[in-house]
Order: sequence, then structure tokens, then C-alpha cells
Amino acid sequence: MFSKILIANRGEVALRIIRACKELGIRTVAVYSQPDINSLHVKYADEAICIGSAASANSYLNIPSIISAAEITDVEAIHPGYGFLAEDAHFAEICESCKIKFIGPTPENIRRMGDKMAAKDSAKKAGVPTIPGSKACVKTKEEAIKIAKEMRYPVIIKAAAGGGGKGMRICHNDVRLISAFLTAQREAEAAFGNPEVYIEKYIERPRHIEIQILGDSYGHIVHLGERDCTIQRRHQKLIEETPSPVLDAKLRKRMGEAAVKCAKAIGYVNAGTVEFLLDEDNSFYFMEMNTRIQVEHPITEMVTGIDLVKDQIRIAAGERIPYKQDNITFNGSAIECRINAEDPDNDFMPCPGKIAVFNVPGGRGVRLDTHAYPGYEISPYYDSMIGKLIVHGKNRTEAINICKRALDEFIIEPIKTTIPFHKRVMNNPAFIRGKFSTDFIERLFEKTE
Ligand code: MV4
Repeated sequence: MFSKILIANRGEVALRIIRACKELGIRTVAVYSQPDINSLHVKYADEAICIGSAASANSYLNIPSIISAAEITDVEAIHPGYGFLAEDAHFAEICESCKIKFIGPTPENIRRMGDKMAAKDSAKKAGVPTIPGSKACVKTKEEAIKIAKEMRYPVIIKAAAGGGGKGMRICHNDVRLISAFLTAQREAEAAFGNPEVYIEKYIERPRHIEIQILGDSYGHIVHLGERDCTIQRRHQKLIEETPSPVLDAKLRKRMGEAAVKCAKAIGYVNAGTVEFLLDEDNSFYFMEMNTRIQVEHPITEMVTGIDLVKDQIRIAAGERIPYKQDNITFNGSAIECRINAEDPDNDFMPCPGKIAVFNVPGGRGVRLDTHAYPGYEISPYYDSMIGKLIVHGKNRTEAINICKRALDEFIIEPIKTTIPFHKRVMNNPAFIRGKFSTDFIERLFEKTE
């Protein structure tokens, strides 16, 4: 097992990794940008190195600076967390070339799943259902029209180098398709340096169901159930839950097996998440695979009792996953609410600033993963998430009740946060019934406009 790990990240996920390391008896090195000097991950790590100025490019994305910090402190491994360099195959390669273990998948796993067409091709070859669409990237508008006629409208244009909703355009007829196709190519070139786009049948009112998988270096791969992440705004997840209110045991088994097949097909190692779109007729389709630990991993931990970050570290240290698929059990329901410094009544505008009052919730079934504290200055340089409220109950109704209680206890002043938004959702009849799709938030806010 490693004796010292560098955490190449900040905020709540850096704290999450430090906690796992401490429980494993591993010393920790934090890296931080100048404005993060008073952050908790700096305070709680055994050592801390300033790696640059505020801009991510000068600090948390600054590979030479991070590798230098790792060399100076003589760490054996680096955990990238999520975001920043977590899915940067080049960074993973540099770590390996410096004999520093990258705690995550192989560079090949990252690269393969980073190209959305290649990822889809892998899934298809693994026998996993994929969304009907073009076999490869579409080069000309004539080809686009031909494919759309085969698919029947509506269709969606996606950037091969996109993902996470970036560069997507929905089309309902030939005229819209032609203009969207040309615009999408230009935008993809500008945003990702790669103009390649592909076309798929548009799945209307889908749900976003993702499956957590874990693979060790001996080819043993298991899944840890699903997370329903359908409540999103502009492709930013806000609320996640497990189990999904729309999955029965049979569908859960089929989707779990499909996710494991995806991972097995590419020899996946460490933690990963296979994202599916679930149609209203319970057909599911491979969407993307994320090659990192995800923000929402705690809800899976709450229902399985498995510490995903510790297992990531153990796998990277060459250990075998100590449980078989049949040993993994799911207990109760868990819900995560992302607490962002944003104003839900002002188009979720980010609201950085100093926290004066920070009264946190607690009690049975409540977990709060946050790096904030009274007096903490929320930085305008990084994303607006200040913490995640995670609750666990014996079933979905109890989890919702615990969530409502915890949200009432959670006082953050004077900055605006998404807490009032979460309160509205937890009291929304459609949410409580479990009947909603990816347009839930638009419909929730539209109704009041
Ligand atoms: C789709 C889709 C409908 N049909 N693809 C959004 C981000 C990226 N993961 C892919 N996404 C979608 N792809 C087809 N063929 C609808 C979405 C989508 C979505 C998916 C999951 C959760 C929230 C979403 C919000 C808008 C669009």
C-alpha cells in the first residue's frame, strides 16, 4: 500500500480523498492555488504545496507544477478527483512515466471513452444497446439528410469530442437539420478542435440512469447499482438518487450487466460510470462512460456500505476487489442535493462571496460533504459547488423526509444557494411520485413564469 498520496484537486473532493487516505494510514499532500491558501484540504493534509495562481490553467491544470510538487514531496501516487485532470489521458501517461501511480483507469481507458464515437462503438461491439444513429461521423449535409430520413425526426446532432451535452442540437426537419449540421461542425471545431459530428435518433423525455462500476487489475469487474441523475439543469446535475424510482429488479440487473460488459470489453480498471438513457418504454441505450470518480458517488456508498475512494486506492495499489457481485447488497434509498453558491431565482447565477453563517444539518441519515466553513470565502475562480447534502433512509419516502428536515436545518448566509430550489423539488408532487424526465426543471420553472 502507498505511504503518501498527492491529491491533485481542491474543494470537497480533495477533502473526501484526504479522509479516505487518513483511514488507510496514508500520508497526504495537498496542492493549492494562491486564493485557496485558507481551504480545508490545505489544512487537513499532512503537507501542502502552492502550485500557482488562481486561474486553473496556472494551478490545478498545471501538469508540470503538479508533477514537481509530487517529486518534491516524494509521493508514490496521485489521486485526480473529478474535473481538472481526472480524465486527461496525457496527465495519466505523464504520471506513469514519472513512476507515480495514477489512481484511476489506464490512459487507454480514458482515451477510448473520451472519444464519444469510439466509446459508442466499444459499447456496440460489447453487445450493449446504443442509440440508433449514424455508423460514423457525418461529413456532408447530404449524408445528414439521408441518415435523418432513415431515423425519422426528431434527430440530434452531437460533437464526437463533446460529451456532457456540449455541442448538441435537436432537429425536427430537413431545413433545421442542414443549418444545425453546419453550425454544429463549426462550433465543435471552435470548442474542441475537432469538427466531427454524428447523428442519433432523439430520445424524447428520457431519464439519465448511470451505473457505478469498479474493476481491479486482475480483470474482476463488478457494478454497484444505479444512480438516477435525471434532475439536471443545462446538463449540470442537481439531484441524484439511488435506487431509481423507475427501475425494477429485472431492469437493474440488465443495466448492471450491460455496464459490466462495457467495462470488460476495454479491460477497464478502477472506478468508472456507464451512463444510459432510459426511454419511456424502458428501453435503455449507452450514452457515455465517465472514467473518474463522480460527484454523486456518496449515494452509492450509502446504500452499499462500500467506500469507493478507499477501493480506488486499494485497486491502484494492486489489491484485488474483495467482493463478488453477489456479495454487493443494496439497502434503503439515498438522495444527494448539490449545494451550489447560485441564485435559483436568478437563472442560477453564481454568487461567490464570504460565508458568515454556516449552520450545518446533522442527525440520523445525514451526511454533508463540504469544504466550506463559517468565514470561508467562496472563490469566483472555480465551480460554484460548496457541498453535497446526502441523506439515507430505509426507503425513498423516508429519504425525502430526512432530506426536507436537513434542508430546513441548513442555514448559509448571506450568500444565495440552491437550498430553496431543493426544498421546492422535495415538495413537488411529480418528484415525490418519481415521475419526471430530463425536462423536469424547465417544466418546474416554466410553470411559475
Ligand atoms: C441524448 C438525448 C436524447 N436523445 N441523446 C445530454 C448530455 C449527454 N450525456 C447526452 N445527453 C442527451 N443525449 C439522444 N439521442 C438527451 C440528452 C439529454 C440529457 C441526457 C441525460 C440527462 C439530462 C439530459 C438533458 C438534456 C439532454
